Amino acid sequence: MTAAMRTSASVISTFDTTFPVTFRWGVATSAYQIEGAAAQGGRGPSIWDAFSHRPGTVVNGDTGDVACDHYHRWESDLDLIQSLNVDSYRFSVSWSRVQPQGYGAWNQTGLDFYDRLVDGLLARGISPFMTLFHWDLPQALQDKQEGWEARDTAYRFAEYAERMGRLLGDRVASIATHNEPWVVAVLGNEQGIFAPGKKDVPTMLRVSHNLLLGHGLALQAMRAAGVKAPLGIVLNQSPATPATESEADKQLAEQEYARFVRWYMEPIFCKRYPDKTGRPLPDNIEAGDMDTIAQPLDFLGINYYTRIWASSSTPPVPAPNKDGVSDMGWENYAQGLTELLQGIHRDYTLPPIYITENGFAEADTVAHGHVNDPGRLAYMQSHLRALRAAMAAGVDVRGFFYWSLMDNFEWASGYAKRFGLVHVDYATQQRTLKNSALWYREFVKSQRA
Ligand code: IFM
Repeated sequence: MTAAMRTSASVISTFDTTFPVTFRWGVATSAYQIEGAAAQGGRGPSIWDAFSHRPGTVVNGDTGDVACDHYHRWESDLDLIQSLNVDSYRFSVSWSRVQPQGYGAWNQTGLDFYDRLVDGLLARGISPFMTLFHWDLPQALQDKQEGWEARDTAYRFAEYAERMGRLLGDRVASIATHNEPWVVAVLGNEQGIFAPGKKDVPTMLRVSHNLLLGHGLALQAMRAAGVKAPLGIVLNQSPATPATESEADKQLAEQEYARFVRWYMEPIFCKRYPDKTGRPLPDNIEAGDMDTIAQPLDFLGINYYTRIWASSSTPPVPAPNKDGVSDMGWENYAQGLTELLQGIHRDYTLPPIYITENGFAEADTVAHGHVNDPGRLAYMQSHLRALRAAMAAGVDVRGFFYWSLMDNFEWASGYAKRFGLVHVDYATQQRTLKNSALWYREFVKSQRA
């Protein structure tokens, strides 16, 4: 027995939280963050290719040109996933790999790639959970019509969804339209720190509406095409805690929660935008849009990392950070997952939930073939306990996906931040299971015993 195996074996014995035997256990990735082969196999450029190649946008000038080279290594990567004992894998499709311009001609080589990927997963007994849009909009749509600012992009997205649904809808375990539309709208179009790099509130509002419209149109198109897979969306969510008892902090927390969580939940589940956001409505809402957006969901994906800490003072009252922070500087606050899930369960009538992302960045290094990542292990265990508590309180959660399978291109942070269960040496593309992966592998197995 190696030292690493001993670590995982001893840790498992002290972690006694159990989940239903039908609970799905998985790992997650996204196309631009792992695939590489940016200009191969007929792939067209996406807004993240253009953005990351612009000087000053990404730490160290990193790009997704090569990333984890998953496009070429997908078979051994699927073996790696299988070795973790998980039963589910969440991946995303690069729209510009299957339709280089985002409209018009399809790229058969790209379609074949995902066709083989899905078959490869099924052959290994792993259920594919597919996401259609994880931020990598075809650059041609940005050039032609300013991307998501144009209503037409929502219709192009629905066409793409229908095509992927027809191709893979009878083999995948689920299809999510968007991953984290808040990020696209706010980080990409208000703060300008993600692609396409705009800084304008009315643009952000228009983009968020067109993303939601595209989601609704995509669900309609896939259902009209008879797609069998359960259909849903993935939203990043956090509860908001006022820093003090002051009215100002309480109001700020309410506003932050309305902008972050309710802005997406209310159109989808209540056919309206929320109040108390301190924002005007988007100026591009047309008659019937809210009905289109509020299509019934078969599942809801929730990505949870940390809470929102709302302090209105200058300088702000700092978050307590009593359980530490990740390498991203994000507070470890496991209880927030319970609070969040109980809150949305109370406020909306929800379909089954999957935790589609939850993970921890740590500055991992390989020493003698091992990666000791105690911070990640503690984060995972505390969040699984918090998840179990929400389930015990009545929230219907059906699965958990760790973010991420392996270290990858962490957007504006480039390769400097490592979220993986598996360490990637980008110079050699060598994959090394971290101690957290060894633990997760045993933990998942123990849940089925
Ligand atoms: O890496 C990202 C992922 O693409 C979307 N959710 C958050 C992760 C960590 O920042």
